Formats: sequence, structure tokens, C-alpha cells
Amino acid sequence: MSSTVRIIGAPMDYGANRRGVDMGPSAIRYAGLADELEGTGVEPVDAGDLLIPRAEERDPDATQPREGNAKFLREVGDVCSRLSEEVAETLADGAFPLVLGGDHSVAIGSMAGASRTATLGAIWFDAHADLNTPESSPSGNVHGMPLAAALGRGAFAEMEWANAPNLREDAIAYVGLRSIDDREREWVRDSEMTAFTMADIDERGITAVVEDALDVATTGTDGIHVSLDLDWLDPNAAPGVGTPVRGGVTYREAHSALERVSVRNADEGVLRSMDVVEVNPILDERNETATLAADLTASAFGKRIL
Ligand code: 6HN
Ligand code: MN
Ligand code: MN
Ligand code: MN
Repeated sequence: MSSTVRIIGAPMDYGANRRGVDMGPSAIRYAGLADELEGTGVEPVDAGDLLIPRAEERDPDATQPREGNAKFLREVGDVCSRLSEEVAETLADGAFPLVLGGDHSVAIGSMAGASRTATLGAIWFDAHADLNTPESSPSGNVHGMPLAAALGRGAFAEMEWANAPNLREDAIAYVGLRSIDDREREWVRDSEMTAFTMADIDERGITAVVEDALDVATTGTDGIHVSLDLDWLDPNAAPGVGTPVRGGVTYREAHSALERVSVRNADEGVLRSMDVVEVNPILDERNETATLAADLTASAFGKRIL
């Protein structure tokens, strides 16, 4: 892994129905992300935020796919194309791209950029499967679709900007899944992806599950993308998210998981890119979800108690 971590803010909320997630990058910065990262020995460089027009100035239905429903798809496409470019450039410069969302649709841009010149695996720390297509989405919110977009499923097949060219479906692992739509359930079962649900964590413990997820994501790939959706955690630990689901991982399990990622990364240099998404300061309590986001990110880069 490179020792320079480039922080790229993507204050986008087009993909979520709850306003406020566009303030995520500021909140995570104010929570002390750069200092936390510096404490782990990496050199954080803040590239600032992508410029993103407010949703109120845009028409949610301006460009719809031929079938189905995906709000602000044109805007998401514009932002993610620029983000993909930034991520690819960051990697070309020998730095590590750390993307701060924003809603989870930013991951479309992160993965497209990170998989341009390398075969990519992914670990999806999330309560949700994020595998809806514009055709299947119950909400029309693109933050429920980033994996379908990256894999070119449904209407996304014809949207080149959305596809992550060298993302391997069989190297994607979900960790902590507990809220899944009916169509998504069928698709996850029929897919080549590996899904570790909360039941797997209950049964086997977070450490064993994350080790397996790392095996899945590193097999046959040049590196992995870690996507950290803060609603992965139980709402008790992370209240500041737009789509909370009870029964998530605890504060300590979350740390343990990201620490496993950092240990494997120290040994094998597996980490290629990361995004931290869905922090919504309006719904948060005293910025604690953003603080947790900063802390967990530092854990992924090697933050230790001793
Ligand atoms: N997230 N499956 C629901 C939907 O609207 O498609 C919820 C998505 C949540 C999205 O995790 O970022
Ligand atoms: Mn998500
Ligand atoms: Mn973006
Ligand atoms: Mn989620």
C-alpha cells in the first residue's frame, strides 16, 4: 500500500431520500479523520470535495432509464464519472483513494475508477445488498443500486459510466447483511458473490467471517475495494444514517473487522481503495457517527490501542 492517502470528498445525496448525507464529508473531516490517519503513519492529503449542485436545483426524473425507476440518475452519472476519474488518477499517482460520501451511490464511481487498470475484489460492509436495478428498486433511490451498477446488471448494462470494468463478481463479499428486498435475495443467491449475513457473524464471530471475506475478495484479484456503509453498524452505535436497520454489528465488532483488514493489508498489501458512506449529520447525535467513521477508517489503516 502507498503511504499517501488522498481524501476525496463526494458530498452527494442524489441517491438517498433523506437529505443531509451530503454533509458527510465535512462531518467526517471535523471528527478528525486526517489526524487519526496521521496517527497510523500514513500521510493524508485532502483533495477537497467534488463540486456537486444541490438536488433542489435538479430534476429527479430528468433522465430515466427505459424501464424502471432511478431518481437523479443523470446527476449520479455525472458525479460518478468525475469521481471515477479522480480515483483512477490518484492510483496512477501512487496514492490511495479514500472517498468520503455522500450516499452509497458514490461507490459506483469509486469502483469504476479503481478497476480500470486492475482486477478488483470488494468487501461490502452494509446492512443492505445494494443490488437493486432501476427495474427492481422499490424506492428509486440509487444508493440501493451501486453493486448492480458496477456489475452492469439490468438497465445499467447500457451505462458505461456505471460499470466497473474489472470488478470480479466472484470476489465480492457482503459482511453483515440483514435487510434485503425480495428480488435482491434471489439475485444474491444466484450470484457468484459470497454473502455473510448477521446470522453468520452471530454463529462464527466477526473475526472468522472477515478473514473469509478477505479470502474471497483477494482470490484472483490485484486488490480490494472496501465499502463501508455506516448503517452496517447497529443504530445504537451509528444513529446518524438514513436507512437504519436494527440488529447490526456492535461498536467493538466493527473495529475488530477493520483491524482484520489492516492486518491483512500490512502483510499482503491488499487494499486498493475505500469509501466511507451514508453518514448523515442531520440525523446524528453530537457527530458520533462521523467520529466512528473516522475511527473505523483509521482502524483499516492500522490504528491500534497499543
Ligand atoms: N444503502 N433496499 C432498499 C432500496 O431502497 O433499494 C434500501 C437501500 C439502502 C441503501 O445501503 O446505501
Ligand atoms: Mn449501502
Ligand atoms: Mn460521487
Ligand atoms: Mn446500507
